[in-house]
Order: sequence, then C-alpha cells, then structure tokens
Amino acid sequence: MMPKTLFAFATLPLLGAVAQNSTETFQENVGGYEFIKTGPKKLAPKADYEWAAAQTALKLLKDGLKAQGKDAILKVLSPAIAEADTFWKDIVATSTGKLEQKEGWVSADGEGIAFLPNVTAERFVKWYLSPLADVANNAANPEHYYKATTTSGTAAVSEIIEGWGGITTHFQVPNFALPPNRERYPFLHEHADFPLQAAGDKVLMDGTVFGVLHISARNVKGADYGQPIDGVHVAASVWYGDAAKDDHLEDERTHMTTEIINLTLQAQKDIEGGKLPV
Ligand SMILES: *[C@@H]1O[C@H](CO)[C@@H](O)[C@H](O)[C@H]1NC(C)=O
Ligand SMILES: *[C@@H]1O[C@H](CO)[C@@H](O)[C@H](O)[C@H]1NC(C)=O
Ligand SMILES: CC(=O)N[C@H]1CO[C@H](CO)[C@@H](O)[C@@H]1O
Repeated sequence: MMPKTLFAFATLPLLGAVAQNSTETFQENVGGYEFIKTGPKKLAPKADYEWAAAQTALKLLKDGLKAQGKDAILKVLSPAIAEADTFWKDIVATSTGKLEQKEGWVSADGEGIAFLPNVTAERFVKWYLSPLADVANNAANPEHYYKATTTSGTAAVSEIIEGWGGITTHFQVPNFALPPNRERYPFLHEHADFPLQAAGDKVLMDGTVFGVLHISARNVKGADYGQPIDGVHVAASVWYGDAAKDDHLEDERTHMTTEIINLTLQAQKDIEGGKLPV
C-alpha cells in the first residue's frame, strides 16, 4: 500500500499546476460513464490522446520486430497465427464456395477515393508493385506485421503476416496478377468501369486457399465530387467461403478503408519526394 504522506507529496504539486494553468474542462463519456478532465492545453477526447500514444508505441515495437526479422515476428505471434489457421480451416471446411464456382462466396468490400496531387490510378499500381509498398506496409494498418513481395512485370508473390478483427494470419498471395483470372474467380465483382484490376489467392502456409483478394483502381474527375483536383478510386474486395461471419467481414471493411487512405497517402509522399520515378 502507498504511504499516505508519499501520496500527498505526489499529488499536491500536480493539483497546484492544474489550478494555475487550466480552467477549461472537457467532459466525455467513456464506457457508458461520464468523466470531466482538465490539465492539457489541447483538450480532446481520450481516444485522440491514446491514438497518438498508440502510434508511437506500435511504431517502436513493430520497427524493433521488423529489424529482428521474420523469425522473431513469427516467434512472438505464433500462438495467434496457430489460432488463425484453425479459424480459417474451419471456415473453408464448412463453406460451400469453391474456386471456379460462382456461388458460395461472401465478400468484404472497402472503397476509397483519394484526392492527391501526384497520384493517379496508373501511378498507384506502379507504386503498389514497387518495393516501396512493402516498406510502407507496417504503417498502413495497426494490424500489419510483415510483408515481403517479389514482382515480375504485373504479377506479384507476397508473404504476409497481418490481422483484421484480431485474427492474425500468416499467408501468401502467390498469384496476384493483372487482370484477374475470372475463370478461377467467377464470383468477383465486374467493376466494368475500373480499367486496372488484379486478383490472387490468399493461401495459408500449408497450402489451404482461404480467400481471394481483388483490387481495382480508376481515375475520377474531381468536379464529380466537388473537389478542385482529380482523384483515384480504389476498390478492394476480399472473398471468403460463405461460412465467414459478417462481423468479421466488417472488421476487414474498416481495415481496407484505413489501408487505402494510408497507402495512397504514402504513394503521394513517395512520388512527391522522388522515390518513385514517374
Ligand atoms: C502555467 O504554469 C507555469 C508554471 O507552473 C507557468 O510558467 C505558465 O506561465 C502557466 N501558464 C499559463 C497559461 O498560465
Ligand atoms: C506533384 O504535384 C504538384 C502540384 O500539382 C506539381 O507541382 C508537381 O510537379 C507534381 N510532381 C510530380 C512528380 O508529379
Ligand atoms: C497506424 C499508422 O501507422 N498510420 C499511418 C498511416 O499512414 C500515414 C502515412 O504514411 C502515417 O503517417 C500513419 O502513421
């Protein structure tokens, strides 16, 4: 137990500072209860402060893990990855969807339109297939841990460790290619007005195909959205067998929209900074 005197010493100067500096208070509801706080010069919801601190902590931890290499990441995340393997195998086993068959699949769809001065659909694809995309990957989403891609032309092979909704999966996309193989994936959205489209299997490390990734991009006119500059429209879909729960698909929808914003933003920085020759 903390001695009473020490407790008094620890709190008194703090109370003094509050009285002297801050008269403004901020009220918020957290977890169904009301709280009134004071002190910070910039009063904001708790989640804003937490987000900034979490960004710092995540970057420190993930950069540290990345520097140690894939084996260290796997060591730390292996219990979660083992859980994810079981989770996906169960969905594959209880779903009616099969490759080369239209029925039995469900999709998580997430789209974003980005208005960035230097990013077009063509440039975004070029960036996405460049080593810069792997470098940016961990910062694209809090639940990203590892991505290593080798590309040849417009085809890419990736090994990825990432989660959505707390399911942390170690998988490969061995055949991400432009344009999508619609005989293998007859269930994909047409997206007829998107000239740039690629798709590929999502495969667990033991070879189990548990999903299909489909990404499309097109240029849009700023005027159509009341924007002074033209934009790039990115549509992402991930398809799973029909045993996948919509709650989990919802986590993937939020995951993808965050990723679209963070990745197009990074593409802008890399083009503006001359890292991606255009
Ligand atoms: C807040 O307190 C510190 C020292 O306690 C003082 O230097 C500073 O001027 C104060 N600021 C305001 C805005 O009153
Ligand atoms: C990026 O956009 C700005 C503003 O339109 C322009 O001045 C600059 O030349 C562009 N840079 C590249 C590499 O496209
Ligand atoms: C969570 C996270 O790392 N967010 C990042 C999104 O992308 C921008 C641009 O690269 C970063 O500044 C954020 O930190």
